[in-house]
Amino acid sequence: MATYAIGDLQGCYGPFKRLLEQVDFNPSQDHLYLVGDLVARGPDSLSCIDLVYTLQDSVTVTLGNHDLHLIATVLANKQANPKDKLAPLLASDKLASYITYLQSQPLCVYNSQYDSFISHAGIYPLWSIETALRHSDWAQSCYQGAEAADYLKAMYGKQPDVITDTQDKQVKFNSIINVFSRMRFLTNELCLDFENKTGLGQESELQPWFDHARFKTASTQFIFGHWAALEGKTNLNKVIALDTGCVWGGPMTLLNLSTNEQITSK
Ligand SMILES: [Mn+2]
Repeated sequence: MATYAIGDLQGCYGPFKRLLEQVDFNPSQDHLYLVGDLVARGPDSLSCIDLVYTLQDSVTVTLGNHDLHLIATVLANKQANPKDKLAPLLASDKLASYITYLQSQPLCVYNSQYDSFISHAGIYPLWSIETALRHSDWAQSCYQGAEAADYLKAMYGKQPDVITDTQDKQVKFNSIINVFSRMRFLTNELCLDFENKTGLGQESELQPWFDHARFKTASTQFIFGHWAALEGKTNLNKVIALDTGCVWGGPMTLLNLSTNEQITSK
């Protein structure tokens, strides 16, 4: 019995399938965390989501921005991005089942056996694990509930402040969605920056979210994807970046949580 996490699939079905074969993934015994962005720019989003759907009893997805955009495209009539190769998926007769499945997935999870927190973009430095899980549960009740289309339609505001203690449910929803699915750099005031997607070491007043002192002494391991420009490097032992840019010509990366070993797709 093994527990794995794989970085962003982004429609790269071949490498995903090969990684599962490389570790001899056994759905009746093993568990797989997917850190989000199953779909979008790569060649075969439909096959990716179809395989995940087939394996769903052995898989947990933490939704990424592209997964949420797909849900919004279908439920709230948002425009699909023309750069995303989603036409075959949007035409699938199983689309409604895929969307219902994605809506049933969280924004973050905590695995106590491996003391590991997993989400697509990361965790806001000021949120405890418990706070993060509570916010994820609340936001999921929004994108899974009767008002999902309304919440999703208005989730695109670039709201840099992270505000959760408000009566405005849309502002709270957007803050939580932004942290878990879009965050990269933060300002000195711990506001989100939506423009800079570069890697580390740039001359900038911005810091990556994991630059906060908390992560230098953390015992919990933080696993995330979303940020291909990091090329899998955070310079921190307990902060693990799994998006190694498969869709941009890099490998796809799998972490074995049981052994801490990382494997890249052949
Ligand atoms: Mn992403």
